[in-house]
Amino acid sequence: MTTNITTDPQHYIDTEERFGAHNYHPLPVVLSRGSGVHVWDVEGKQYFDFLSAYSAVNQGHCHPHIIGALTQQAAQLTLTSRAFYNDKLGSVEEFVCRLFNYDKALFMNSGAEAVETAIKLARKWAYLRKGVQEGKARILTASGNFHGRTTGIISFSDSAESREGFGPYLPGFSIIPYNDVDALEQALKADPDICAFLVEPIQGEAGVIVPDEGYLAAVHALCKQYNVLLLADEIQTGIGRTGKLLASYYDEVQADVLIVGKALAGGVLPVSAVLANNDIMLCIQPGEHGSTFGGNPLAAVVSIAAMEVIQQEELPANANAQGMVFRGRMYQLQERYPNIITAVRGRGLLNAIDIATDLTFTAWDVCMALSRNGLLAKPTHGHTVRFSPPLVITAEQMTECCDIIEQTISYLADQ
Ligand code: IF1
Repeated sequence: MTTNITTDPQHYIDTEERFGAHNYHPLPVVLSRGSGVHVWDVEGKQYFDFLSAYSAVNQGHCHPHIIGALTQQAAQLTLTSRAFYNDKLGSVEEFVCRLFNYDKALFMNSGAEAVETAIKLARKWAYLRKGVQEGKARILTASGNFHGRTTGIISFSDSAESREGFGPYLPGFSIIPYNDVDALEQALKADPDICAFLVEPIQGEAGVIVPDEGYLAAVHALCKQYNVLLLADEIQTGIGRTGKLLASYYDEVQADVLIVGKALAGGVLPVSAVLANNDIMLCIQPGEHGSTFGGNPLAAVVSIAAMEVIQQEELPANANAQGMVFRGRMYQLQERYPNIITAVRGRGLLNAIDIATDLTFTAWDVCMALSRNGLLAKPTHGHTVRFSPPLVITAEQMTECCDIIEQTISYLADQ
């Protein structure tokens, strides 16, 4: 373990303030070690991680099986570019194709890169297979969406914070209300140039918005009826987070294009992938898309190990079980403090509570108080606190964490 020059957290905060871009406003916690559901700050204080790096660390921090695979491959071969074959990419492509039941996979790095890849794939398919006039393909997205931060992706965001000041915007997108099947049908009826609907099965950044039962199934049926591709962004909801391997499985939906990332590599490396069947995926021909690091042998090995952990430790089932315990405890807390907790939402271990906006404290204050009590969570959209611990959390740890949340809310209620 590397030793730090100081245990004073302010040193690290000041250094980032001076030399780092100011594109985040982190909680004033300086972390230096992680293992399982725990992280430790530079002063040695232990926390339960209830963010999991926005669902990238589903397997728990520094999982030995994943780190073992990383260190072994790192000493052997890390990057070849796709100018040549390597002996690991085919293995992970086969692994995910068999796991998620698709013909082919295209590996990228960040989630946004995978979303951009899915957009390019849908447009290619529109021109080559659907007969849309070149340059006229349109893609529908949902209000409240979050799919990444590239200039293309923020072009269809309806969040001022994500898009203001970054124009001009990429054309060819329309926004319809989330969780509104009629709105989708109206849009599809009105515009034959629509080639795809890009949607999160549960909206993460919007505040863990769980759509009505059967929404995704109805969406998929309409997409089929109008010869439009369903692009499921499971970058945050996938890999066991919502209590099933994919959130799409709650509606028994197999999207035309599946987008995964984050926990695909267990929070160890940035790895994302787009999966589709041959009639769609083969619309991209050699030389038409790629990236330097996409599909590198190190990412391949780490991803296989990360997905093996998901399967061998039955993490979707644990997420389902512990998620029910968590929401049960939050509903009880809401009954005790209805003037503080105004809503409880979620599936599996992707959950959130809304904090009333007429109090002397905010969701940020709740997260600051939680961090003092040894639990890290992050507010979103001002009044929502998102809770997403690693899926390896045990029943005892879940009980201890719910106790911490309860004690924290009780303390704030008495202020
Ligand atoms: C930040 C949010 C979460 C995602 C979905 C694609 C991406 C993300 C559903 C892009 C990424 C991250 C980005 C990170 C914080 C976090 C986030 F708050 F920004 F919106 F999780 F909700 N699709 N989400 O959630 O993946 O390119 O980041 O690998 O930008 O602050 P990425």
